[in-house]
Amino acid sequence: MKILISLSYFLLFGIINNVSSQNLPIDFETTTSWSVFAGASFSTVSNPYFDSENPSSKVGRMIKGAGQNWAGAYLTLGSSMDFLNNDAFSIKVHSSKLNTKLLLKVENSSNSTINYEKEVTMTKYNEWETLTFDFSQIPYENYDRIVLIFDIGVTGNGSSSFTYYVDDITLYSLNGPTEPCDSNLTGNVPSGSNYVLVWADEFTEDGELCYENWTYDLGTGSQGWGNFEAQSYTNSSDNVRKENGMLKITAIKSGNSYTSARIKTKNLFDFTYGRIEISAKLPSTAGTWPAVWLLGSNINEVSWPQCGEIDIIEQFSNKQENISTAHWYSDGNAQYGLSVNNSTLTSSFNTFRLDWTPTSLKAYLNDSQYWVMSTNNTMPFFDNFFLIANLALGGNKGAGNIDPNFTEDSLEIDYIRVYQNSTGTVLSSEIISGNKNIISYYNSNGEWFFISTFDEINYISIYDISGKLIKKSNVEGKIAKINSNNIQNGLHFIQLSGNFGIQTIKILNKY
Ligand SMILES: [Ca+2]
Ligand SMILES: [Ca+2]
Repeated sequence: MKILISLSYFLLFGIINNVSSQNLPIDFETTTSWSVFAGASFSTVSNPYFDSENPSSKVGRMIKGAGQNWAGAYLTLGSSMDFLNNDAFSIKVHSSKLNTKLLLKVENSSNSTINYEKEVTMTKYNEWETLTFDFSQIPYENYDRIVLIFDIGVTGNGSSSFTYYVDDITLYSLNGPTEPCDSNLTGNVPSGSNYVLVWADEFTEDGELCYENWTYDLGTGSQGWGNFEAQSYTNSSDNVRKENGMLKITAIKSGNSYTSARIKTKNLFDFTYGRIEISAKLPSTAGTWPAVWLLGSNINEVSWPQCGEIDIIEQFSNKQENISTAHWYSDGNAQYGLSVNNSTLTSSFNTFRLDWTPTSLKAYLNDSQYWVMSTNNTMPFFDNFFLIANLALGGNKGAGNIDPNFTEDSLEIDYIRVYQNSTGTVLSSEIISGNKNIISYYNSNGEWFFISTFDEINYISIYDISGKLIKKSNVEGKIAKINSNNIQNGLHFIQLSGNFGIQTIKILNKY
């Protein structure tokens, strides 16, 4: 499943950008296409300062124009950069100025608010120097553009003293190749059901978390992650590690501040529908706010609460109570949740479970149901979500005051398992209602077209072979299109609805 997801990302990026040659490392020996802003010019030139540090023949040259503070250049790559296996950039730089600074920024070319940057100051001038940029703390997102800004805020005069050279832009791993994660699919399949285990982390080997499963949210977020929370998140082993077969997320007081951790599967494992099972022991100290929850994968595009949220474990000031809540958008935040009481939540491991289907959300503690809500297509719960586990402190949502004697406390998780239904209900490929001749369809160059010969199509819904709704979109026109790359290979059911009724068409997708 993970492999298929990353493969489709790769294909998607490859096709959208339609540029295959511009990938790291950039050595300027072949042509690359840079764009400039705020009065910079950028070109590929013969290396004017050939030396032992850079004996190559071609390099990039950036000239910062007269009166310019922010001049820079950017290059959009043919695919997103691999920050799972790499954590540092090296760039060769030449400047005739003392203490030249280079700001290296990476961003998502279709959403520049997704970005991360580091600035490094040169220690040499009038010779080539190899600079190293530490990107080990970069949040895991898709970044496919690099931006270079020299001496940000320093006014350029367009003369030779504001001409900079760059070469060999390389993304690499500071500590060498990372060990692949062990297989984690060791959970038991629930008996007497059609569920199959599709993803799990049993947290078996002591040490760092598996990088193929988890990435980190770091720092304090905006306004304490939106809730005036007290902690700052880190990925230090003090705050997050595997120990004795358990994930331990530990909040620690140091001086007057607190550190903790928040981990997520964003861009690594996303899923729609299934059974999520978590064995966990919650912290007992007043002010702790543990949570294991799901967040809509499209949060960057539609923001919260439009993306949807489903809380499976959440505990506020009552340490004998767990609350499961769903959040969605309906004139602002709409939410519905219910609690369950158990006196052992902070002293033993209990099993927390969510059963998520196309029509309902149900929560269970030790297999006893305490919360159910019906869902419908005005809510976001038919799309991909990712997992988050965190331990917050304080805040304004009900965790209460932090115990003044607090030193540290942990959220411990024995396992997280995700099951999905292997059979489901297969939709009919026959016309459900309406006239058979209303929709014509064909595939052209990797794109499916569904054309109404009558009136407008209101919605198009894509179901997979198991009957799982993969996507529902507004159409409001006579033509609906689906890119073959956006769905997996194999049989799919396409449902189109409008004034003509509902038509379901079976397609065999192949890209
Ligand atoms: Ca070169
Ligand atoms: Ca375990």
